Amino acid sequence: MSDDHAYQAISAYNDHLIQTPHIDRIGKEGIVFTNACVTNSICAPSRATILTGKHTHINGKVDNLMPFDTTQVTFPQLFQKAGYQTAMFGKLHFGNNPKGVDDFMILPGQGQYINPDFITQNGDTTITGYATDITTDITLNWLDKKRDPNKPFMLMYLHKAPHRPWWPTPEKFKEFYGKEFPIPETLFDDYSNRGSAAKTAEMNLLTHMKYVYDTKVWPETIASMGKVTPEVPDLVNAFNNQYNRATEEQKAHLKPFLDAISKDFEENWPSMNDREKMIWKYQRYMQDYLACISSVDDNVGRVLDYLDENELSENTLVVYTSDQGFYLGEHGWFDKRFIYDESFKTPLLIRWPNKIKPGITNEEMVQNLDFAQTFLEAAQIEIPDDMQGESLMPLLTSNEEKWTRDAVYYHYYEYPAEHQVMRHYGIVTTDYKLAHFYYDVDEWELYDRKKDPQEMNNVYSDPAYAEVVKELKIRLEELRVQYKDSDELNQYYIDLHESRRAKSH
Ligand code: SGN
Ligand code: CA
Repeated sequence: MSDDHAYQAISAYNDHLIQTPHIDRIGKEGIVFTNACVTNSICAPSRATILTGKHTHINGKVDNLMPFDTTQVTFPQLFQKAGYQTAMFGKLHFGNNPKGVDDFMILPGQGQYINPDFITQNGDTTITGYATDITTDITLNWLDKKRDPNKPFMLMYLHKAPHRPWWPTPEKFKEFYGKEFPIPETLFDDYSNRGSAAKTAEMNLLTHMKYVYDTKVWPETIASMGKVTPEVPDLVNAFNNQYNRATEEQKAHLKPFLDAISKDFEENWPSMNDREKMIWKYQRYMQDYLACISSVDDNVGRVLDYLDENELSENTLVVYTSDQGFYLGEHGWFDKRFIYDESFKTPLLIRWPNKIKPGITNEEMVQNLDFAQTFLEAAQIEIPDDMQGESLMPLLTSNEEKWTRDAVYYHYYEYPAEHQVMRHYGIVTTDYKLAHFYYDVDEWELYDRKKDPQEMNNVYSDPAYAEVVKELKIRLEELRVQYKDSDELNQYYIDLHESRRAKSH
């Protein structure tokens, strides 16, 4: 699993941005889900849903801000109990250590790209190198040196990349800096025909992406151009906190690219109009984001090679996914959180030779909510009754008639907070998406997914859709009952959020 990996940046889904041959291989030799989605598009909540098989309003991890409730039962605990050897390496983001794993090395919080710190069972340590490579080294070392060949294993290999602030290795900088990527059709979206939430969100490339922290212009360059581009000191510190982790030798490899970025910025930025600035920021963003993904793909290749070389491929179920999707300039955005497609959907490719026919594409609306039950069923471990997903096994083994889901439920909470995406819950069917934004607004949005796949027109108030709205509201209410969500729970999480904010201020 990686962090913030948009399906648009996997060539099995879209080959206009980057080639990811190793991730694609999982799908070619297995199944690619084209409509996999999350229940709450943000990091730790998605991980909590994956581990518990429950919606976040049930497992309690509705946002990134509070620690995970460790009394929740997670699927690794059940694997461990069933005799599996278990391990977790990389990003967890829970504010506490994983349960049910025999071995772990996790990044504290968001983790670092350069010479990252790790939390281990024997204390904290810092490892020299690049997070994506190191997470793989640790994983391969475990498979090679610690895996008990007499036991089955369950391993979670979790990249920090390609999460913000997108620091590539010097090699990938070299490959991606200066490349130009196709401009998304909705890059200049002005959010007309949408609700308040899209208009007030703070994730626009032109307005909210930071010059130093994100686009990696030297703080001194920005300072010397002060009146053109003010940048708050916190973000300069945040940039320095990343860059200054590098050793002098590492800096010498990175510096030429950072110098080139600043030179270009200094020379060209002042004469650009807003449209050109937007494109400049989009290209800078894509260069670093995709460079990080290229490293993830190389490393996925290393793991797949290891399985081949050690005759583990045949009988190992391999899954590639992300904690959610991400905007790559669609609607002018970066980040995630919304029920809109780019952040609602997530990559999902699964390989299991002899069980999954190679090369299948599946369009069903499967969710991260379903993963725990799928893995448990695959391993023939009993599934607890209170898990809320459905095992994907019928879809993996071509027994589609046993799959009956016609709608999924979504609920996002983290607001007010960074990026200011308003709280909302909703229902998504093949044809429509209906969402209710609440808390400081009371607004509904309806999208016709077939006629308006880019979700540019909220047709909630269009009389032609009155019947659709009526039916979807009934179905949404049924889902809220089925998944045990309610207005009372909304208020409970609002109160909790407010009391935490009051304490932290
Ligand atoms: C950090 C990022 C945000 C991002 C959240 C959540 N800001 O706070 O841009 O939305 O993580 O991401 S940063 O200035 O710290 O880079 S998540 O994947 O962990 O949910
Ligand atoms: Ca994430």
